[in-house]
Amino acid sequence: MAQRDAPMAGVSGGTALDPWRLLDLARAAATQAARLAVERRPADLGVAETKSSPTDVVTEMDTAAESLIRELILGQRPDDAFLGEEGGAESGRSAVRWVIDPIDGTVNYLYDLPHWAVSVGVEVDGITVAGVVAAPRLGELYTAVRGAGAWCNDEKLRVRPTTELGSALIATGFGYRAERRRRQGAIAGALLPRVRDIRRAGSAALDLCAVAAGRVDGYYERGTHHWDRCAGALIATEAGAIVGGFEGAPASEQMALAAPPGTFEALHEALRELGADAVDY
Ligand code: LIP
Repeated sequence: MAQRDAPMAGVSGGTALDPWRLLDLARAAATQAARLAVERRPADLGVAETKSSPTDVVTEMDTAAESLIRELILGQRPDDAFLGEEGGAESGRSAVRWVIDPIDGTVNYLYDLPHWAVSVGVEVDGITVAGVVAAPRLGELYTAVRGAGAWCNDEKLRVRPTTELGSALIATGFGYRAERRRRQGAIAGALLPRVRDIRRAGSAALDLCAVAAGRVDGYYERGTHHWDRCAGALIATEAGAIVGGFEGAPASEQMALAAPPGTFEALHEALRELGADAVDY
């Protein structure tokens, strides 16, 4: 389990903002929501509603898991703010904001595929200081504290060494709008002969954790939301990855790229050459 090192420099304000205590609460909330999503998943689980497109689905368990996470956190920290995929933004009076994706990889969850996770990131004054990605069907609990490292269960995480692009295993994802998928498919198709292979697992949070765990050499995706990335980006960064967008920008909906130093630059360059930085898709 995550080792308690000295509280992180720069985040003051006594124990209430201690990143390790915030991590403990994030971990408790994420693991309880993960258990709920496994144990209470109806055998005939269906689509409760759709969002940005007919394939952008929400199940009753996405909303149930998010409500449980908010309830558990508010029970201990009533002044904090929230940003959640299903419940949206809720302001608070403290410096802390919880960034929640109750089920990242909802389509996998709907199809009863095991590759989905509960993602909870914790921000203090806008900086992510702790993150948890709980993948119960994989038996994996990823955690990180800014400046202190990242773990999967008890194992400290380290990214793979720099890899030349032709030997790099790259993860990516596709959006919910058909036109965006057409462009993303074309870019992935053009990238394929330039890399070892591509993996499409269906969860940005777990793709970022795969970079952290050295299970892929890099990840890139257009269209992810802050709640998809928040915890996973800290976990990847604390394991030694560079996480960002194009041209030194932070990771955003426009582009989220994560890879070890050296591999990051090579992937960035290849994607730019393939027009992945275009804004019209
Ligand atoms: C998913 C992302 C994934 C992306 C999917 C979807 P959701 O988030 O984690 O990377 O490719 O299209 O956006 O909707 O399962 O929370």
